[in-house]
Amino acid sequence: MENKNLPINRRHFLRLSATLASGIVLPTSFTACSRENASNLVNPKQTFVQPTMLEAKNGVLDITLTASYLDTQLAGADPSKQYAVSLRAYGYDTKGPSYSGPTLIVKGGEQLRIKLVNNLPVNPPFLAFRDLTNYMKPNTTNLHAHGLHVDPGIYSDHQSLEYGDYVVDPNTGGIHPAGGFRQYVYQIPKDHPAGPFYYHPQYHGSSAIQVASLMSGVIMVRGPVDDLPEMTQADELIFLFQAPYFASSKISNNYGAKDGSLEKFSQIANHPTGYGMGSSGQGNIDIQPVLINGVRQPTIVMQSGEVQRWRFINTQVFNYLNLSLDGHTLHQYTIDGWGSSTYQDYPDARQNNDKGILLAAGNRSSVLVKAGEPGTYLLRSLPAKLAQGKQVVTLPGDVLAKVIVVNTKKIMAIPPAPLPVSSFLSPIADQEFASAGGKKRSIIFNLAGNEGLDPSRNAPSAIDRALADAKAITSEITELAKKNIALAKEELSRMSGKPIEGSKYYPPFIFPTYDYQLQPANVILQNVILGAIEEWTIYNCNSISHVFHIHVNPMYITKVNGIAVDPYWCDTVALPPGGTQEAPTSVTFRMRFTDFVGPYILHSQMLQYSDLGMVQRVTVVPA
Ligand SMILES: [Cu+2]
Repeated sequence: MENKNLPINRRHFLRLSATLASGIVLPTSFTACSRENASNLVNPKQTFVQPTMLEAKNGVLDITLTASYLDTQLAGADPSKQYAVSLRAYGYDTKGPSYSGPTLIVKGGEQLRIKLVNNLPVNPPFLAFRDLTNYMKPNTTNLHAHGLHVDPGIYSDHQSLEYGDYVVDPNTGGIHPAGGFRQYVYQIPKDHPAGPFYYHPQYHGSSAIQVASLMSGVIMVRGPVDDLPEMTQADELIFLFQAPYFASSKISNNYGAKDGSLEKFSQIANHPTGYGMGSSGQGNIDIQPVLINGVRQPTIVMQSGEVQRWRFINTQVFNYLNLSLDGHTLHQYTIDGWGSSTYQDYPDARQNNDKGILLAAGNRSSVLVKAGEPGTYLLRSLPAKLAQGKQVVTLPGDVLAKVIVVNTKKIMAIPPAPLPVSSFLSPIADQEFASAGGKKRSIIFNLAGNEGLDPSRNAPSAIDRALADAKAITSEITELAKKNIALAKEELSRMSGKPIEGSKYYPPFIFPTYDYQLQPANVILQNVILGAIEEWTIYNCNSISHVFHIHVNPMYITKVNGIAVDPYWCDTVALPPGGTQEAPTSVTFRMRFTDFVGPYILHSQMLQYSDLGMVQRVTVVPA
């Protein structure tokens, strides 16, 4: 079936967000899902599965994680249809690869040791590989502990190197395929907040292709909140939401990738909504529904009155989820891995303007749910706005899981607020910010050549504003920062196609019709002094709701579009959609750079964008 609404050239979505307005085909079976009669269900069977949980012993959790191909079957949009796939995945210790890596459980003060062995085959020869990009080594990898507040450095134990949350590998670096390995060590601070985090590859240029395979797993940090009796009694279910991409012979253009494989950047780049379910003939991968721990629409069986704690991790590389459970309230107590003392309640969002728990790529959430009357209820992702303004994209709704509540009565309670929260998460009030110097900086998320730039426009743009901010910062700090602004100007001039005084002019970059050119990860640098407390504003110049993520230190969100909000902590944040160069949307937050020096990154968690260059290096330097 040909979708007539598709714009002329779907391949170029990273350049033309007009493509983001492309029509989305929703299989009719999805819209037909409704509550079933529980009396029809005799002895319902739980089909929800979750990754093995490995817990630290004597203060240490020490595992070997292996990366290799997994040959298996995955469901399509229709859970009864299975497709043979060959995708990159994690195994551990003596266990072969699976749908996700194991769940690694640690407490504050403990040490997590992961020896990552890369058993993927050698990278394809450069010329034979159609994505002619310097930074594209699909089988070179590394490891990132998403959200964890840990040291990003490299240490030596005098025999060999050990790595913290180090991801700034050069193009010649990373963990080489066919047997390369690296020892990662994450020393969890004593006061580390309790919540869900996750590990995934972050080798620049390859992160999207690897994470859009099956390479991710959970790191669960436990703390006092987990010791509450009501919590220990509640079963813990871990939901790794995955949407693996893979080629299918049913479509006209696989970009040369074999059936069931993901080998070309074009496969993930030319898939604007990431929601290619159902229809073939779109010049696209067509089977890419959301799975939970490798299973499409699993069944969860609960007893009436039972309380469970659910951990949601959106490991998708592009799409949002908008979570809601029919007829039930989700009581949220962590945003990402960062706890709060009170619950944010999300009742059935179909009755509340579709306001479910919105998880951008990389976002997590912990909720408690208390099963109500016997019956069948659907865990849904309700429609979510991915882009608005010049381009409009609404992700369609989907059914993610089925919850069957049976009649056995169980009396369980939700722990009363206030819940215990680490002092690490104390608010960054105006006074603390001011006493640390009150330094501000701005960062722009913009797709180059994306929205028909008008070189004659003279309204002050986000770029001018950011440049002004950058100048103010430069005057304060070092020679290095001065060099950075020259780089920043070049970058801005390249992205705007507009010459900027004192910088080299780059004409607007012409994307080749097939391949993508990736930009190095260190074109723009942000240098921060250890101990600083800063306020950053991230501008979004595009229609699409970009996803901002920063490593190592979490953000204390204070404003959205310049307007104060109820502040909260997170490490991954959706930038409001509907931005333009003249009137960008924005998110403002404060950060403490108290604990660690070293280089790490900020980037788009829409990992295709990150691989193409929507990434900057942050370096915390000693005072
Ligand atoms: Cu991260």
